[in-house]
Amino acid sequence: SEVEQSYIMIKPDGVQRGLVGDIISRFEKKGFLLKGLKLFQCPKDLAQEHYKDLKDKPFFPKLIDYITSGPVVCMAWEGDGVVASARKLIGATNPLQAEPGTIRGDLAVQTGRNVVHGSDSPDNGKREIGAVLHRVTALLQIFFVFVICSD
Ligand code: DAT
Ligand code: MG
Repeated sequence: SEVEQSYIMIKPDGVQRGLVGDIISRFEKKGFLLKGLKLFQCPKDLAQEHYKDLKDKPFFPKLIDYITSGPVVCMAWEGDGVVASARKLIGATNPLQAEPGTIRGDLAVQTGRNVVHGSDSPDNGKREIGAVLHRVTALLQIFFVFVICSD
């Protein structure tokens, strides 16, 4: 059977505040396996696709503006039970309700600036990782066409 993977994304505020090392370190120390990592400027349509379940929420436009406001760190982490365990390491959506010792509990105060995303199911983990990989590959293809055509 396939090994479980979670899509973990450090949001623009986490990158800007210099929290990338701290966040990655928590997953490394826990013992999960880092299978992929990419610094990525998320295009608007991919952000909308990523958060499509929330598209009717009043905060949706602000959420999309925020997630596309700067580079994010996209990662695939692997291991048995990684999806649920990563959610525990990350903590509650509202950082004021997140337990101390969790990423959001230690490093954030606002729901709209909660520094990190983690998949909520193994199926969504696969889908979210696939969406980013597909986008990065498409960009590479465009780049190579450009290189070939520019002689
Ligand atoms: P999580 O990121 O914990 O999986 P979610 O999937 O319910 O939470 O929501 C995705 C993101 O949307 C969340 O990390 C921050 C934003 N968000 C959720 N609820 C919000 C609210 N009430 N006000 C502002 N932003 C919110
Ligand atoms: Mg979610």
